[in-house]
Amino acid sequence: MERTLILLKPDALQRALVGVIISRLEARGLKITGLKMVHMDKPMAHQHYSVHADKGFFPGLVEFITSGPIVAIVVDGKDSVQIVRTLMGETDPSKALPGTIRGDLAKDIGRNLIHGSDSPEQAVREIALFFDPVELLSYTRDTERWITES
Ligand code: D4T
Repeated sequence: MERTLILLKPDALQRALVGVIISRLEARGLKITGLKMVHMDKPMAHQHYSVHADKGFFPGLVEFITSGPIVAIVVDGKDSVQIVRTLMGETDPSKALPGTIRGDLAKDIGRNLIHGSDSPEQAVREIALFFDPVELLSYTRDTERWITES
């Protein structure tokens, strides 16, 4: 079972789009196994975005991601990393296709609403930064039973 980390960034909360975005994830069939609000501090932001530490946009990115609470979500399921990336759309909303979260709801690369892990390996690293293992809940949904039984 593949897991991925999703972050609804501070702009999602400021614009009251948390419910809309979670609805899209659920409607696609993704199974939520962890969910909480977090206010990232600077050390956590540096850790999460360490791969971008040498980029020009890094200070602004850290400032933004620590500017207010975010919602951290873990979803489980086959191909969940790629499914979430496809739902999100391109990093730069000006290039994101209509129908994607960024393509429909965002316009600035620095305010692109949502993060999703870019590989299963990164997901493991990122989930460990946000969640204690006991906070990830395992359960079977009725829809999964139907699929197994049919
Ligand atoms: P995240 O990591 O937020 O899910 O976004 P992506 O995976 O789609 O994109 P990324 O890692 O390349 O960028 C991380 C984060 O930095 C912001 N950013 C990015 C920015 O402000 N200016 C830029 O030029 C780039 C490339 C947006 C997302």
